[in-house]
Amino acid sequence: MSHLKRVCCGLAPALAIALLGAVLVPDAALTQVVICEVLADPTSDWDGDGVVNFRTDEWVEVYNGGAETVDLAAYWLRDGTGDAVHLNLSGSLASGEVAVFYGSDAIAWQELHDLGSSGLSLNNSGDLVQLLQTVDGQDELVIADEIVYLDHEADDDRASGLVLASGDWALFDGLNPYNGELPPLGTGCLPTPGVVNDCDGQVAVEADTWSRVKATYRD
Ligand SMILES: [Ca+2]
Ligand SMILES: [Ca+2]
Ligand SMILES: [Ca+2]
Repeated sequence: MSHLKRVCCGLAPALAIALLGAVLVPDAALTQVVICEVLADPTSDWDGDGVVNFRTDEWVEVYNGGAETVDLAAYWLRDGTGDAVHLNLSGSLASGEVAVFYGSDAIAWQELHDLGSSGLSLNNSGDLVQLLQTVDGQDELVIADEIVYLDHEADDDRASGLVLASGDWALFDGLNPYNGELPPLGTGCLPTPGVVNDCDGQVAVEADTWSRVKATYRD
């Protein structure tokens, strides 16, 4: 693959100098960190600050599928609207582990760099989410991973994510069941921010199952 995309807009001058340039689609060796779960339309206090907010409680989770611990400072998130990056990730991520980043993390980073306060900007009607990566010796950002989620995946407190056992993208609709027929179908699985995804299958949630999920959630 060789198509190029530009990262050009919305960056502070110092960042723009560092990041301007073509975005190259990576080879497989660069793709060890992937987007593994996204919640675009929060109606709960996911970031735990005591407030439910449509912007700060959005989240994106990433997974390190490689063998080595990774410095997440080399990774960036953006959505499909415009070219601005929304967050430079931070921390280290061990093999097989996940890390979750909230809209509030993105806003804190943006305000620190005078980049506004848009947060992760995950559209509730569907969106593209890209994980970009800086590469030593290049002033270019590489697309490490990208996912597209649909309108029905971005309804109240529904997440969708990668089921590691199958490699499939699944809907985690345990808090807000989806009974439609668009893939990914409902599973009844709960969103798992900061926890490795564990959802057995893409089966439509049954009414009695949903009752048990609600009862569990309320305990
Ligand atoms: Ca949203
Ligand atoms: Ca919150
Ligand atoms: Ca998860």
